[in-house]
Amino acid sequence: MRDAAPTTIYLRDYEPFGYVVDEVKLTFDLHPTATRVTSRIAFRPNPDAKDRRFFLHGEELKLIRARIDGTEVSPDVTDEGLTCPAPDAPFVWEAEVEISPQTNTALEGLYMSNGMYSTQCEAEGFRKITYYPDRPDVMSVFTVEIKGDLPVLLSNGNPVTREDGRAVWHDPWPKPAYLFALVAGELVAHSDSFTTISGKDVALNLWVRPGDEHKCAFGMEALKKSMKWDEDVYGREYDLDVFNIVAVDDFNMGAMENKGLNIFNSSAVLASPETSTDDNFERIEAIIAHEYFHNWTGNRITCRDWFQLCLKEGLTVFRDAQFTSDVRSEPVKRIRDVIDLRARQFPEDNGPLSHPVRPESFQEINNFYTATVYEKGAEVIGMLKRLVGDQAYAEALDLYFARHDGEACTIEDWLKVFEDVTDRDLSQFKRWYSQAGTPRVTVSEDWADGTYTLSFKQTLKPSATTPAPQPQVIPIAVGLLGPNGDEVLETQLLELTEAEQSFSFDGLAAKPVPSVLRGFSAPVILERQTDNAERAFLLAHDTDPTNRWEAGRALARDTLTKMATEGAAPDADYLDGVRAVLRDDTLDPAYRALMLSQPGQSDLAGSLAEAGITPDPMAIWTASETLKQALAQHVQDALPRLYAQMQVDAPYAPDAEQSGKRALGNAVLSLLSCLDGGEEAAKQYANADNMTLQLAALSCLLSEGKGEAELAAFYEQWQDDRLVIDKWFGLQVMKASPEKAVGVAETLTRHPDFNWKNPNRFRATIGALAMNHAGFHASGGAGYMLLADWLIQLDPVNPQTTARMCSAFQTWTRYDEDRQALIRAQLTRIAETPKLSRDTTEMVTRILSAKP
Ligand code: B3K
Ligand code: ZN
Repeated sequence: MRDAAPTTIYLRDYEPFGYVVDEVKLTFDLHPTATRVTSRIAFRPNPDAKDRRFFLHGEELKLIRARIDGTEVSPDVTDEGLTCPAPDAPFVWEAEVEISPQTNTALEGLYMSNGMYSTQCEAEGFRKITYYPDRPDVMSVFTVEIKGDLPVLLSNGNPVTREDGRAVWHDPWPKPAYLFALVAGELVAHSDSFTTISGKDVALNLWVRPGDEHKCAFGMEALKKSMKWDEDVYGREYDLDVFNIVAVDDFNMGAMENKGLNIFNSSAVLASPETSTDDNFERIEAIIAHEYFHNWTGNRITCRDWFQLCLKEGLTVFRDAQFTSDVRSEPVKRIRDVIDLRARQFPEDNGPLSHPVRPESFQEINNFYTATVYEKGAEVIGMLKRLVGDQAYAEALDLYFARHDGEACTIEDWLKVFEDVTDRDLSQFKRWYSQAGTPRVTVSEDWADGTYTLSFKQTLKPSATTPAPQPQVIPIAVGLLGPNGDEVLETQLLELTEAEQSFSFDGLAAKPVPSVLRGFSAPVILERQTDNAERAFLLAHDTDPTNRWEAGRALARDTLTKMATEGAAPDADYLDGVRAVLRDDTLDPAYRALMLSQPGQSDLAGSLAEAGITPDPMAIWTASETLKQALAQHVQDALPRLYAQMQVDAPYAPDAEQSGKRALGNAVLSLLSCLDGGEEAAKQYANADNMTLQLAALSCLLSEGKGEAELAAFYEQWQDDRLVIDKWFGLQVMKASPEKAVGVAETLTRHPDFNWKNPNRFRATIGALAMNHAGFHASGGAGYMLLADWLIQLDPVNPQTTARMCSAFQTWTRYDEDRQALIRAQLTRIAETPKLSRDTTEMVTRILSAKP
């Protein structure tokens, strides 16, 4: 257990390490409770460093012996590492330590999962393996010898030797320790190969537990597609003889980009039509691409320090989004990203966990793998690309790779390549990296003598990390529509740089309707005085798919707000608009499915709070249900035909076309269920031959308060498939009515399959409760109590997963005083738990700092 005394680390304190590491040799003698790790590390004084103190990180290690140049030394050892007098000349450090993978439940460092050895080192897990300068700016070449009585022994780089009970790996590319990986176990490979653009053959393996072989084909295809795409689009070629991916059941996140040996949560790589939904397939494809793309953006060019995390994560998320747009549908991907940003990043940016894309301080870096660093970080790159144009973006990226290959870089280095290529001064743009919070852009318009003027005002709420916000560069893509719906001005990019700024358009015959922030060109909250008639007009005519969808969203938000706060009836403009879209067979089914989806209840609570209205979760839930029912009735004529039209005859394929049809078919089924009480859904359930149809049907039944028999049958059918059973846990909690959700979750925690130490199962049950907005916030606070109980129980076992899940409480000050008091009491109870981890302590302290 770590000492919870909080130490804050600051970006401004960065100092290079006193030594350069020329070479690392590691030997692992594997044993579940007593693995021996021997290290032999060649150090030399770093000419760029002032501080020559020889400090090596190390946690939870039993030091057996240490030598410098062959002579035994007695370092000064603390809980965090060791210091030792060291020569002011090149020397060799050798150490032998003992660690216990079996008892490592935190899933950081070397640990065991279902009998196999696995590692997770990012961000600071390598220090739980051996003593080392565990910081990303220390890069070195690693040779790893693994001894163990297991058939598969893997590490980074290329294989050198493989004999009974022993394997040696060599990674020629200098890397920081966070990219180190080791896997050992009884695994089987799904193998393939890829020939790179310059003709080099790369052996590809996806390693899984016996029994999972049939779930590998899709992931392998996704990998090959990613390798090809990165060559074609970014000119990036793979650089080792092998690329290994391993699926692990116990993993704190989605996946990890270790050099040449990516380790994946099995949920993020294993897929089959019977067990995975179309959404699962798409997510897996994106994660495989993401981790693969890190090979250049992250591994070949890494981060100087953890404050620069967005340098690799924002860029790699941006690249994986480009990939998904290319291989699937660009508008659908963009809209999904906007939905996700509003659901996860906006609440973070505007609450107590708010931090800049490049934070300036932290206590536990694992708490900063956030939607802000990742998703807003990607948005910032999207804005930069829009501002400089595609050509300059491509040139800047070529320069970035050429100039910084093999280096550990900063955001300054990143922006400099753009400045050098474009001659633009990006100092104002850089505020996107240093100012926290979501800018609010208010638009007003003026029409006089054939001139149309749009005036913009940008504001950013001061926050703890950004007390005095300055105007940012905000790219706003705008188009104008004439009264008959024709586009009179094609998309133009306006660059907002001042707090207030106007742009005029001449030569127009009539006052146009503006389509502002096309393609969601900046991660901002846009405000404009408008009415539902105009929103309906844009929903019918906008040529920009994102804004067309946005017009429907705005109508939905408006009607839900009025329904939840004033008891209004569903708005006719919304109902008619959606009906028109639904009937428009020229529109992509996937796009129409998105049009049918409502804003999330938590998002709505957020917008109400922003508007100064205290959200009532139950009223929001009722409004959502009522609107769905009203919509079902309003479009009922169209439903049977559309449902039939969306049935796929061809053999199952998780491609964009088929999954779009299934998405719309299932959205229609959910409306039909409101009308027929689930009759059609029960049929779909009975006939389903893939998980997308089966799960959607079950979900519709549960929404109708039915499906008990199907739920039991589902369990019977899938009880041996842990990933499907995660769905079974999650769906019941998410679909439970507000009164029942906590009870359902609580009952499931007593199910024999509730293995709370497995992060996937924990998230599927406890995490799902926080996603059931009205259920979690049901009055009385039982949801808050259940979550807090489990966070307190999990913290000593797995601080990372615990800390991450604390964010369920981040929006607490939005709600009424009773709920605030109940949540505060639970947060305080967590905070006061003896020996609480550093991870969770930091999270609850920050969340509690919010001012109601
Ligand atoms: N880089 C890893 C995330 C590591 C998280 C450490 N707490 C996966 C990714 O972003 O690709
Ligand atoms: Zn990443």
